[in-house]
Amino acid sequence: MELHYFPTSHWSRVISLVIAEKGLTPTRRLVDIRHHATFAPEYIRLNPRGVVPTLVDGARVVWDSLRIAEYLDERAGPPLYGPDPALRERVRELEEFPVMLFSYSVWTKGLKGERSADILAGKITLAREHAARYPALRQEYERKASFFERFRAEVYDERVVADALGRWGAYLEAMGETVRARPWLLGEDYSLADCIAVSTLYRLIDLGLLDAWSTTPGHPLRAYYDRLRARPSFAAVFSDDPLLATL
Ligand SMILES: N[C@@H](CCC(=O)N[C@@H](CS)C(=O)NCC(=O)O)C(=O)O
Repeated sequence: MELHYFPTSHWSRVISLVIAEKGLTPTRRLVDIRHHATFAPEYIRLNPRGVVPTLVDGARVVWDSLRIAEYLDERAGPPLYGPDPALRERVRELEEFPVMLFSYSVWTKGLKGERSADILAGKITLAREHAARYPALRQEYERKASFFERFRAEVYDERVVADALGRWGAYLEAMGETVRARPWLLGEDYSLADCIAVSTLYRLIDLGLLDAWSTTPGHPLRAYYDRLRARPSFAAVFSDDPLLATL
């Protein structure tokens, strides 16, 4: 089994957490987002959306993190993404959490690396160039260019970002109440929802957003995050992922 991913990308981390929780040891293949590796024609042929992660298992290629989680659930325990409607609903909500919007709204200000300011413009230009250069993949590249054009407009619209921060800040507060009286989002069983939540919370802390809870001892969300951090999967993904050392 091969996992094609970038170790600090949000959805890659989600699937890396699933893999660590299941004790799987796939071969790790770096898709270097920093150098636009998701735009390479050979990668688009593997994953037509040109995003990470992608799982390759023999002749099977699985993309989209939720489908990867389902695929892994069928092969190795413990189950993390069962049919429980409450779990499905929570995962759907967390999938909508605009992690990318919040990330780029900070990165484009140049606060996290010197290439950040024009990073989205570069992706749009590259997608358009590749659409012309690789006619067989034109549709895929056009889709990527259109996606990043829409997304870039949102990232630079302070009102969109502020509205999202308000709405999703409130969502996190409510999530804190959910985990006040139980260990994990769905109750006693750790699930895919917790994998998505920990990667989301980690990113928000890294971005310096929503400090209110992350620095408040005893806040229910802080306590939940501390429980997530205590699981071996946290270190496996956020500090000990072998590809981190190659960046
Ligand atoms: N729905 C997709 C989302 C994956 C996604 O958006 N991945 C981002 C990184 S977290 C990516 O690969 N972006 C590619 C790029 O920026 O070119 C999934 O669940 O796998």
